[in-house]
Amino acid sequence: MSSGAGDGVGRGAVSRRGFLAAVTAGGALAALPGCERGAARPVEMPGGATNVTPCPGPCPAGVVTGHVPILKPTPESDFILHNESNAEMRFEVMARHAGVTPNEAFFVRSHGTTALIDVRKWRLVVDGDGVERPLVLTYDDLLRMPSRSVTRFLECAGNGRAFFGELLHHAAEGDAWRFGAWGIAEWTGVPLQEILRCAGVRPTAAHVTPEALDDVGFARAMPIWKAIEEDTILALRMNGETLPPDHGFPARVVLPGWAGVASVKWVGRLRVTERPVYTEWNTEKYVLIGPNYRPAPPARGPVVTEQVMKSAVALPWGAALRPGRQTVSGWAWSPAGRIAGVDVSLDGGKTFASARLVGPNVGEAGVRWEMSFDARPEHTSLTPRATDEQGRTQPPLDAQKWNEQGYLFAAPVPHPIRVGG
Ligand SMILES: Nc1nc2c(c(=O)[nH]1)N[C@H]1C(S)=C(S)[C@@H](COP(=O)(O)O)O[C@H]1N2
Ligand SMILES: [Mo]
Repeated sequence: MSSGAGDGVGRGAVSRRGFLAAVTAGGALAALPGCERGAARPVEMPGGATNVTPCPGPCPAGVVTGHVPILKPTPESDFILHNESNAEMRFEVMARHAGVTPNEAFFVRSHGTTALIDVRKWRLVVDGDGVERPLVLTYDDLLRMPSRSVTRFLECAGNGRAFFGELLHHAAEGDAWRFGAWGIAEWTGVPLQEILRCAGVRPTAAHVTPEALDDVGFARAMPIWKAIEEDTILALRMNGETLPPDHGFPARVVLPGWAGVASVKWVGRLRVTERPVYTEWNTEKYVLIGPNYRPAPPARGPVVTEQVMKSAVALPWGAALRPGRQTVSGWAWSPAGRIAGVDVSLDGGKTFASARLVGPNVGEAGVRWEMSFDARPEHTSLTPRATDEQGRTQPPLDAQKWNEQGYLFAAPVPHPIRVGG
């Protein structure tokens, strides 16, 4: 998987032909394993509409009951509030956690505001010229479908954007996130491939576009090969709880390894099409623009898909440490599998020593690392650098390409510390 121009549709559509043949087999839904549970069945559109369009529209009024700023508490101890709809997790929160990021501390990044949805009236529409049987599913239908839990990171493509300015001295446009537009959660829901199978994907289907019910009409296409990967799911639960409103209740897609922008919240429709679907979110925003990139019309640059590997220190920015023996911790994650090792530099990146990996190490989620050292006043930063099981290592700063909107910062970052008496 690479994040180049376009989204690899051709390759995926061909290589997954076998799967597509299986999911496209015609005939009664009951003949399809997983669809016979009385779960997914074609439903008349409310009001008898035959032209299925997303809510709000022909869907019952009152599906969306409001649009509000972040609903959950965002205490200063856990968050840096960039604005009313964008809250960065303070990375030191992760020093207290071994597995996932608790929902209360999970970052929120919304281009509009949080949509409040009446789940009794909510429907998921699955349609487009790529399916044989358009579906309208209720929340209960989805609860009865095959379910799967995956622990994966979710990270904004702009996570680390602040470092374009702070380290490359070439600031990028947008909220200056450091490392906290990231979190790990256990997502539970229906694999997208199950939903698509029930709708009968045509062999010519190449794109799946989840459309949101939020106030910006958020929508972002993915290639069919990504949609049918086993761990791509329509999540209904997050860390064992019903999906919180700020994170997309009642349903959001989760695309492991990909930039958070692909994981559309408050989904009301899955549009399956033969032709690519262009929205602001894959033509203007979340595309790479800059001297190293060429426009990819109608997109202003290559579309951001896969994230980049990172490592971060779970200490306050500019933390004060006592001299003497110290154990510090942090996290590392890769979109391409498990982390194989983390090295940490105490001299700004000249020399590195290995850190210990502790606790669960889950591919496309991340792992905690710890390092003990004798803190001395000349130590002014901690610089972690991760390597994943593919043998890839975070690239040095001089290899970091700049882009206008500050996506995909990948270089190791010196985390400032102060060692005093
Ligand atoms: N409907 C909708 N989905 C969305 C967004 C949005 O603004 N609206 N923001 C996207 C972006 S850019 C990111 S990084 C993630 C953030 O997910 P979170 O708020 O659950 O952490 O959601 C994505 N899904
Ligand atoms: Mo994002």
